[in-house]
Amino acid sequence: MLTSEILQKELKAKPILKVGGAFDAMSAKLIEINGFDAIWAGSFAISATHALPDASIMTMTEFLAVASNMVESCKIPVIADCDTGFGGPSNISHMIKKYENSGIAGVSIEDKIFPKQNSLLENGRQELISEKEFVAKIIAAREAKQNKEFMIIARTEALIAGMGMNEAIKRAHAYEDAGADAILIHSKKDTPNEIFEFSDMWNGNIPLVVVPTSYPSVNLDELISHKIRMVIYANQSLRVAHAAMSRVLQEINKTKSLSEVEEKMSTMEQIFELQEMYNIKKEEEAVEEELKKLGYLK
Ligand code: SPV
Ligand code: MG
Repeated sequence: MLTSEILQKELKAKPILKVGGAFDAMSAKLIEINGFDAIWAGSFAISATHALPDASIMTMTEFLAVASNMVESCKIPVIADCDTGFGGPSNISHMIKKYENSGIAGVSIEDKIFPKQNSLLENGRQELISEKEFVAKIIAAREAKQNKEFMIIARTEALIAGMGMNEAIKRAHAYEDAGADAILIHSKKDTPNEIFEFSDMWNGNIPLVVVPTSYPSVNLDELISHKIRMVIYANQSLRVAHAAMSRVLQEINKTKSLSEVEEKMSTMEQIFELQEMYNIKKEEEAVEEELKKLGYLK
C-alpha cells in the first residue's frame, strides 16, 4: 500500500492524526517508534539543521533529499513542507512529480510570496500572493499528481498576515474548489481562539490541519471538538535536540571526565538499535549461508 493511501485511510479512521515534525531520518524514526501517525518534514527544522534561515534559502532538491531519507527509513507517511512550492505553477508541477515519485504521502504549499519567511518570526515579512495566483498553483499540483490519494495540503497564511477571518475563509474555500485535499490554517496567536473561530465557520468538505506551536496549551480533545483533523507538532523534536545538545556540550566542556554526563545521553546500544546495526550480523550470516550452498565455503 502506498503511504499516501495509508495516510488517507488513517484520516478516515481516526478523529485526529498526530504528526510529528522531523529534521532527518533519525528524528523521523523516533517519531515513528513513539507512535505518531505521520511525519512532518518541516522547512523550519530542516533549515535549522543546516544552520540556515527558514526563508526559502534551501532548494527543492535539498529539501527533497532530506524527506527522501525519512521515507527510506520509516513506514509511516511523510508529509513534506514545500513552502511556497519553489516557484510558479510549472515549478509546482515538477515538484509534485519528484515528491510523489519519492514515496512522500503528501505536500503542504502555502500562499505566501517567494522568498517566504518563517510564519512565527517576530516582525517577519508576511505577504501573500493573490488568491488567483495561489489557485493556479493548486490546479498545477492537482493536475501533476498521479495518485488520487496523494495529499495536497493548501496552507493559508491569511491570519498570519493579519488579513482577517473572512479573507482566510474565502481563500480556504477557493483552494478547496481548486482541488486541495486539506486546508492548513496557521496562526501565531498565543491562544487557539482564532483557529477555533475559523474551524467553527468552516463548512467546506476537506479536513483542517493546524500547527499549535504558538498556542501550546491547546489540548487534543479541544482540537477534535472544533473539527480539526490533523495536528502537526512541527518543531518540538528540533528544539529538544537543540536544548539537550547545548546543555550536555556545555557540561562536557567544563568537566574533566565524561562520566559526569554519561547518564544524560542515550547509550551506544540504543543508537545501534535505531540504526539497525544488529541486522548486519544476520545479513552476514545469510550471505555466508549462500556462499556455502554455492561451494565457496566449507
Ligand atoms: C515548519 O515547521 O516549517 C512550518 C510551521 O512551516 S512554522 O514554523 O510555524 O511556519
Ligand atoms: Mg515551514
